[in-house]
Amino acid sequence: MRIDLFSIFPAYFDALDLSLAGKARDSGLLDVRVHDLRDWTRDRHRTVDDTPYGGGAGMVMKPEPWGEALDSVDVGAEGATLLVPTPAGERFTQAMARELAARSHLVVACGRYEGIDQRVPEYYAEHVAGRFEVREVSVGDYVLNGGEVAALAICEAVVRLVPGFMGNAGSLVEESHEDGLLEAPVYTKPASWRGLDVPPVLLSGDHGAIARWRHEQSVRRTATRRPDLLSPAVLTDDVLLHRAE
Ligand code: 6GU
Repeated sequence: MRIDLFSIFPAYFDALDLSLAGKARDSGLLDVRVHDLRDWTRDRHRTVDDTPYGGGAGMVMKPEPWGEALDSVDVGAEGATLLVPTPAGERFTQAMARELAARSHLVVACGRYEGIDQRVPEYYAEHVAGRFEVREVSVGDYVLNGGEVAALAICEAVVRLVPGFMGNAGSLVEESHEDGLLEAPVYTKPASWRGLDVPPVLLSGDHGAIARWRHEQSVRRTATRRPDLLSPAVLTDDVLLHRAE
């Protein structure tokens, strides 16, 4: 997989060398290229922003440097997916991460300030047909100062799903969000620590009982922390029925 990241703060992406992605880059599975958006400015001050039409607080990223930067990406015949991190985007989820992990080329345009002139995503979505699939994505309901931290989260979530990347495929399916539920609590040695004992079922060797316990813990935890994730069917079957037992 190739990933091109565009930002006015390319140093944010030094962190990719440390995370899981560092290993995939070394192995040749991942080709990450980080670009400074200011390299595509033409004025002495390397200007990337201007005041918003219609008024309002803050600055907006000018379209011209973005156009020149994105035009410079060789997307080949296959095309690429252009990700634009923005708090106004569709929600980035594990399902989207799985979808993106199947792509061969991602391009991420990280905006700062109040965002990028809307004609940039519009142009690449509608006026250069076939070159880019454009997705404006948000990583959650809170506001960051720019797209860089969101892009790091998106890259890490996607790259670990690329076939051949993770050593242990089993650990991928047992995780929070992969089955729509939060993961059950986990424990390791010692069996007793500061008077707190590991739940005895985990020491029982009864794999069926352990699987049932973990599923029940997942459902309970999800009902408590993320009730929005539970369908009425799961709530009825697992929580209401088992709690009545
Ligand atoms: Cl993708 N960008 C910014 N600036 N803030 C966010 C976000 C993205 N997702 C949630 N908040």
